[in-house]
Amino acid sequence: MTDFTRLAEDIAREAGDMLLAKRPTMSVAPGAVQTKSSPTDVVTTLDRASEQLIRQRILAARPGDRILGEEGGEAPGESDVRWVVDPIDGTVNFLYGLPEWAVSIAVEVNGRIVAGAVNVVPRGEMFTAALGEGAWLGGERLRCNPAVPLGQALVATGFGYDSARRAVQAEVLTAVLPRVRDIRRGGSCAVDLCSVACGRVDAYYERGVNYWDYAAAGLVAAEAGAVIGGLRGRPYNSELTLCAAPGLFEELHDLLAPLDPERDT
Ligand code: LIP
Repeated sequence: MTDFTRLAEDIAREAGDMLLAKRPTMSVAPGAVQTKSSPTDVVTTLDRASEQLIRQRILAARPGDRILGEEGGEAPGESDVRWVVDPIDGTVNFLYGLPEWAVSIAVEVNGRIVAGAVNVVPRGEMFTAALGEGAWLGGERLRCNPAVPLGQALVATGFGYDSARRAVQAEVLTAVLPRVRDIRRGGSCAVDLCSVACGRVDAYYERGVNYWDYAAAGLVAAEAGAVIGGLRGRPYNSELTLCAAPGLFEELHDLLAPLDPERDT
């Protein structure tokens, strides 16, 4: 494990412990929940508290590094190192007491993600990865499932917060669902990508996820042998993030591409 991976893991663990300890009282407190991009896009007091703790710990260990966080945006700095933080990915699940949410921390050096930690707090699972060195769940080295034919693939996906975008996502889903084993909608991009990495699902696709949602877990999936990319040879991005074992990736891509899943109307 690299120093970056170890530090990301330590900080993700501390943030997760804080969230578990404070969750019962704070997340249900009046005024603890606000909305962002749409009435369904929630942010809790604890999203902000988690990000604040993570920022403090990063800067204490590595003053001068840059930090991009979901809630606080970009903090400038001179360093070649940037930390990419989602203090709670799967906030709606967190709010409802469902177990699919995570603290996600990635480390970029000169724009390339080199380390990541995804703490799936309610399950007590810590996924980590280091570029070129592998991905782990706890002490266990991860390999994604070998490719299965598309018709046998269990596919995770998710939906955005914007109503018009959701209508298109539903339309795309009606074409995908009859062609695969089944669909799962867990509610956290980071957890879904880690689920590809450890073989709990065969594939994942989603339109409109943010960089902090997939930065760390994308490295976990790639280091577990999955392909992660966008449409038509593009690198994975917020327009469409697609992830599966080689072979299945191409089959799912070729099903999705003609459906034009990057549109919003
Ligand atoms: C969530 C994503 C999820 C998506 C949700 C939401 P958040 O991020 O991880 O994949 O389907 O709509 O964007 O808002 O919990 O950080």
